[in-house]
Amino acid sequence: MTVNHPVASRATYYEKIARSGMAPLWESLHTLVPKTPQPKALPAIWRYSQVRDLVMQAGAVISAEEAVRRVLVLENPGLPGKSSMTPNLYAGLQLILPGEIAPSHRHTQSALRFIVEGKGAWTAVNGERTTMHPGDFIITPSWTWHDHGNPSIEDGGEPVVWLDGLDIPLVAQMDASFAENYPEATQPVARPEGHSFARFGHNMAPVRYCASDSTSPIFSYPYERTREALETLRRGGELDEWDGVKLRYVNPTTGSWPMPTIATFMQYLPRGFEGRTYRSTDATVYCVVEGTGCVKIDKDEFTFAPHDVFVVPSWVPVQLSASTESVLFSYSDRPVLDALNLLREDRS
Ligand code: 1HN
Repeated sequence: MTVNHPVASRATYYEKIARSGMAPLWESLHTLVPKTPQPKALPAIWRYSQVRDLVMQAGAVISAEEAVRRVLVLENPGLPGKSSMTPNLYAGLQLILPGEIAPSHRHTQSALRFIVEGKGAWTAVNGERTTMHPGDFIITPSWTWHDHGNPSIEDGGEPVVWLDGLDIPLVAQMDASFAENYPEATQPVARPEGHSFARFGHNMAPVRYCASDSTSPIFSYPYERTREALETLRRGGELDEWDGVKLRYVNPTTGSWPMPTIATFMQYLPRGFEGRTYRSTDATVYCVVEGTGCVKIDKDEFTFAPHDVFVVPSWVPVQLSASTESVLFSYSDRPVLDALNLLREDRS
């Protein structure tokens, strides 16, 4: 027998249980457990031709020293006030001018730098500096001291802009943020440039090295090498119908992701490429390195050009096409989804 409870009494009842810190699950069950992901993050693009001047103008507004990090946060329009590009990841464009230092600090958030424009600036991690060139992918592992610098104009310094990718929203969600400033502006240089790459960047490792860290011991992945790999594979002619030629960056000592929370990729699309539609539960941020084309993200369609940044939220269908030979860098929260058995891909 069905008992009909009077609807009118529900509101009163809800108010009453609210005063005891309770709420009726049956009113929110569908929203709490949707049948498919319902991302609040929206597809969006930041065209470099439109934001470059604004980034450069930041150089006249504040120094790197005063700002600590002179960054324009790229905030997803669907996540206002959250300083987030996706629910788990942050993106920003950082500018460092000749002669400047961004002082040393460390935090539990992992960071990547993807060099957009300019060369010759350096970043230091674990006592080693690495020089930046466009297209280089550089890692700042969690809880490592890091400072950035740029040679003076007399020493050939030029403005350098890079895309910062961090797991800030994820770490905030976990209430696991710790940060400290280093007592000096820069950490001491303890090793010559190229030391880590010599130890781990040639399919070799120091003889008694045992991988124990969840972050790659290589902290700079030069574009020159990445581009060469893509070029060789392109000549081999094997194209994935969805991805073109797509490689993931690895921690060479484990074969796993370079960082525990962020996956990074580089892909090549030949001229005229029209990719098949794809979706996955990792939300991905792209940065165009070379070429022009178009990305369809659900109902949105964006043309892209070098240095543009665009975002594809979880489970939203995406299709890439290239008008000219294109190279795209991307990063996502895939390691997190993978580790939690929440990664789903749809390549139908
Ligand atoms: C940070 O430490 C850097 O070290 C860049 O360059 C962006 C955004 C939020 C928190 C820390 C950097 C950051 C950041």
